[in-house]
Amino acid sequence: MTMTQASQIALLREQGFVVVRGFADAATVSALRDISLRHLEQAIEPIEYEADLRYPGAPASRQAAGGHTARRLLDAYGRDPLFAQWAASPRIAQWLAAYFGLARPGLARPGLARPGLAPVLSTVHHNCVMTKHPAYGSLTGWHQDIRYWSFSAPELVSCWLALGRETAENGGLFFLPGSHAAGFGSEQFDQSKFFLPDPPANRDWIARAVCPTLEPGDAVFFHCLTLHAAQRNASNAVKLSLVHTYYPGSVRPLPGSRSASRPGVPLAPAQGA
Ligand SMILES: O=C(O)CCC(=O)C(=O)O
Repeated sequence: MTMTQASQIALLREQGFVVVRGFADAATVSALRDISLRHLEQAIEPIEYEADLRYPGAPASRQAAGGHTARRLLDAYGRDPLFAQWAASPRIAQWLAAYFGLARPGLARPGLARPGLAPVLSTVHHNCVMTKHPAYGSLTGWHQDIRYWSFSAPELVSCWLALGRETAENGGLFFLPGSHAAGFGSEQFDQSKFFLPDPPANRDWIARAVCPTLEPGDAVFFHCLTLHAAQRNASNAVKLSLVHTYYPGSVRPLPGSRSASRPGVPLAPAQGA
């Protein structure tokens, strides 16, 4: 059954994430995937390497075996016009204008979006092709993306586009439904702001984890407070996802912060939004 956009938006508000099936067409996915593979093969900078982050499973350094395994092809918006077109596409503009314009009742922090303000693409956060390689690709613990971001309000939403199939086995994202509205205490996180696995209250949350299988062209929209995590890639093929983050025009990156270090891109007002 196809969900209406209103139902998708309601689900994003309620559970902190929503899968939108077939969000990008096959030709678009194929073109974005081809560029991603070419940039990976040619190691076109800027790249964040697994060895730089050192999450569990990553090589210890760039000199170690697998040390040049990419984790993220950074600055997707700036690295190819096709990526820029996707990130600022009318498809995304319309969807997010509907979400931000309607995002009043029922949100964790209501009243932050005003109808008529165009969504803004962050060129600082995510804005990358997220890769996960079978060898040397790391796992990512439970976290909220907002942890290192600085904005006037935590009202950002990411759009994660699958450029291939994504499952629990190849390192697909797991989410904790409703966690965006939970209001966790700082004692529930470690010093790096990962959600601790052992406290009983945290275990209860983690027991609710779901990992939606994504087909190429499916997108997941998720709130910046939604806890999510991913395992290593146990398949034999690299996994590629194109990820961008957006905020409503009423929200501002805090002056002097990394979030404000590069200007955002307001999306052209979408027809009918
Ligand atoms: O692909 C993964 O391991 C998770 C990526 C992620 O959640 C992130 O980088 O914020």
